[in-house]
Amino acid sequence: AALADDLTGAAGRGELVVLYQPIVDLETGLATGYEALVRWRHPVRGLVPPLDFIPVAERTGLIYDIGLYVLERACADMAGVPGSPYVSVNLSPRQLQTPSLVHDVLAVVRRSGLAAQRLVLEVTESAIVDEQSGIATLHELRSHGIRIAVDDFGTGYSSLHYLTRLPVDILKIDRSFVAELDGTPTGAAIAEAVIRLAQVLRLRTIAEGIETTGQTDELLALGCRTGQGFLFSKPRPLDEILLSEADRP
Ligand code: G
Ligand code: G
Ligand code: MN
Ligand code: NA
Repeated sequence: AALADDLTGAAGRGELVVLYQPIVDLETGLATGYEALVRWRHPVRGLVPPLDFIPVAERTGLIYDIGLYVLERACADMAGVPGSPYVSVNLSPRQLQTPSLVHDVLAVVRRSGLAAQRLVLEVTESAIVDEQSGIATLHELRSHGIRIAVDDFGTGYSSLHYLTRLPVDILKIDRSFVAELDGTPTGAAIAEAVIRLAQVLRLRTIAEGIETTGQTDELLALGCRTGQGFLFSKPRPLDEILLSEADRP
């Protein structure tokens, strides 16, 4: 069967799994929040990575319900976690363009018992910029206390002037720039420019794809205090993460 046919009802059959990657304070290494990342446990194909099925879900429109399912799991999972960490959930362009989004997101958040202030929604620059209604939607979500992060920042739309008017709270520095941090001066220059820009606009920055302590040190020196990456943890089931954090001295 085609992937798209199998994807219909995958959530209802319990085949979608939500993993979490810690977002840590780079000075202490302690988690302040978690990014929710979906996986599809297909009965025959095995574990299907999001890059193989999110584009299909986006094309067919299935992404709307899948996205709400991931949000529901993420909010319910995080509601009971001690220390009140936030959870960061990816939102696809198609979701942002659907008029019922705000209503449906708020209903899911209320049902879960998670405070709206503990939810971050990640959108890409192009998803915001391509569709005028996207901006209004983000304003409305923020008016309810939900924070907005720009995912993969620096890889998309490039008008910095435009950015200054976007209703966002956090810039996520794309991992391609972090990867160049302990290599070329150019890579460091881009990361530094994003961090300076965020400071001026009073936005938080989160560095993605941190794999070395050298990158961590460089980010701290540049003024970025928060990040995620394989150096700290790959995406894992929440119960596994909480057990290993409980083991910490
Ligand atoms: O977890 P991984 O690195 O394989 O994720 C690959 C891509 O899939 C990333 O760009 C990530 O943003 C996207 N992705 C993961 N989970 C979700 C989700 O729940 N919704 C959407 N829209 N994208 C997701
Ligand atoms: O586009 P988005 O930022 O949502 O994508 C997150 C993706 O990045 C996930 O697929 C996740 O598995 C992956 N990822 C997380 N940490 C690292 C890392 O340290 N290195 C690399 N190469 N990928 C990472
Ligand atoms: Mn993301
Ligand atoms: Na990203």
